Amino acid sequence: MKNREIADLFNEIADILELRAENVFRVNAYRRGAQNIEGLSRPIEDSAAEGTLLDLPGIGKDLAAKIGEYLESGEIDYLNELRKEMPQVLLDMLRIPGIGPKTAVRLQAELGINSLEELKHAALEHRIRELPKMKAKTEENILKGLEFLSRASARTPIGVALPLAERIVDALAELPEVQKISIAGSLRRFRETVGDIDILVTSRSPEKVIAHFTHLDDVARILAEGSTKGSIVTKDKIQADLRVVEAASYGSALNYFTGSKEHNIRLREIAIQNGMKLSEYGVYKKELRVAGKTEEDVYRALGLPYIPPEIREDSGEIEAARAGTLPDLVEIEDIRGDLHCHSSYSDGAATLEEIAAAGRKKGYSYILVTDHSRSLHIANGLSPERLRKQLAEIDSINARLRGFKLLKGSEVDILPDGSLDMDEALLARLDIVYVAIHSKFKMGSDAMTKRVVRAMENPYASVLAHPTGRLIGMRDAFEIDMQEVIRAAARTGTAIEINAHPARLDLDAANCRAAAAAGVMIGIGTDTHVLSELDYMLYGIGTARRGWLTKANILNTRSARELLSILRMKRR
Ligand code: DGT
Ligand code: CA
Ligand code: CA
Repeated sequence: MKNREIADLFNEIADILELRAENVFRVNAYRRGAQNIEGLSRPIEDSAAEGTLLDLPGIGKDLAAKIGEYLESGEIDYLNELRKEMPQVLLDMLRIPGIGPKTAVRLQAELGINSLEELKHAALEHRIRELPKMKAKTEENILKGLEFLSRASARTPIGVALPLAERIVDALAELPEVQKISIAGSLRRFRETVGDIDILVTSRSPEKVIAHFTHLDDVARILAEGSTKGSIVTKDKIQADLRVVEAASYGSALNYFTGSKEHNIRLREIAIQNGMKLSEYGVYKKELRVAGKTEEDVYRALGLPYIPPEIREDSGEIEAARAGTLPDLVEIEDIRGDLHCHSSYSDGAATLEEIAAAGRKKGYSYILVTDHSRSLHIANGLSPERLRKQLAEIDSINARLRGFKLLKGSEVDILPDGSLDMDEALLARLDIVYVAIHSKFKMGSDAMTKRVVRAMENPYASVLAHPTGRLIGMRDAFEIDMQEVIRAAARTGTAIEINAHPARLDLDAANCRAAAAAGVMIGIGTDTHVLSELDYMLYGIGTARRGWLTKANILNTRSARELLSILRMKRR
């Protein structure tokens, strides 16, 4: 499937057009095309073969022709021409958070910078602040951004690693030699970024399985190929390790290779205290293996209940297991609806009808429609008139449906002074009001915290969306005092979102735990812009589980009626 490749190329075209200061509509056409292609659930090759490219959201004649050209020749001529005229350093600079096209072009032209290395030196030698209209702050931001890039590239976001790992697992699972197979490591623990992908298999023919693994389509380089372990680097530069064990050790090996290392160390201590030995091969009393086949057996032999992978971080789970107070973690089956979804009224691809159909198909009882408010022009925010029109359309759709409804919401901008970008009369007509920061990210922790707290004090603000604004591997969280925000949420009866988009996962797991401890309700929403993104719920659940959350902590494990009655308490 070539969706990701084509999306990357369209994004590159948009980058270059932006560097050349070309028409923003053209730039956005490529960006939107890229976003929509990446969200497709089926290979774009299929649409091309059927001749239905033009039916895809955001794909016009021009983009369709380029997709066809790429599928036929493996290249896009237009992009080749653009690349010829564009120095590589400008493209590199655009990847630095906080550097826009204008600054990149100036740095290259006025300081003759030809690589990121030279850029770093220029910033360290304070040559940038000498230029007209550049400040010391710009230099600091550039250094921070460079540091961020080098940190970010070392680990892979879960949203990239998990689909890749599942593809590898599916390919291996087809082999008759493979008995059991599981993802292990930090990916099984659902960490938001992973150092590498770990996979565990049981088989009587390890060599065959390993040879198959090292020759998968995705493989760019083989790092190791032995009789129990294979190790490769994929074309996306992600490392994957495969280990093959015998069935009698599967549980203990899965436990060992899932980690975390800190959790494993605690388990080994417990084994020793009980006169046993724990290794990846099993739990042993003297020479006798007393457990190893399943993880449940291993924990039982140590006198513990099963501990779910997401909380194996030695952050209290061992103590809770011993005391019998492990949380009963929320599961994806507990979820009854999605709380964050954009329609084609703002910057989403699907119509309200299509959203309702997709929600029913997923077995949900409701989806909350949360299009942007009027001030967010780049996302086609809704004017009051258009919102009223949308609410009427939702009523007429709901009138025709049984057992499912669209809930009326909005993702209302929190303006710089903390007021909301919508009048009270209109807020009062919504079922649920999301509030969110989309502008002026750099006001400093005190001002940002006050701004967000003031927004939560508004009686109509039901849920605070993606509270830190981070984009994993791309943009750090803005400065904000999350402890204060959580206290204010508890005091005002405002819920907080786990934005399940894998690039956000915001709240993160640590803040989830703090919020739940303070009695704050959590809503999980996928921030869907293309319908296939409704499946991002799984990342939200993983984050909630890492944050020790139970069904009771989560808003959208409730029926629509219960949900609204919880959130409406605040308005009274
Ligand atoms: P990552 O890949 O950096 O995101 O994190 P992990 O946890 O996947 O670490 P990785 O891939 O190095 O190793 C996988 C698991 O193997 C790890 O979670 C625990 C186990 N492991 C690896 N090295 C050691 C070790 O030296 N001691 C113990 N007890 N366990 C280890
Ligand atoms: Ca790993
Ligand atoms: Ca590894």
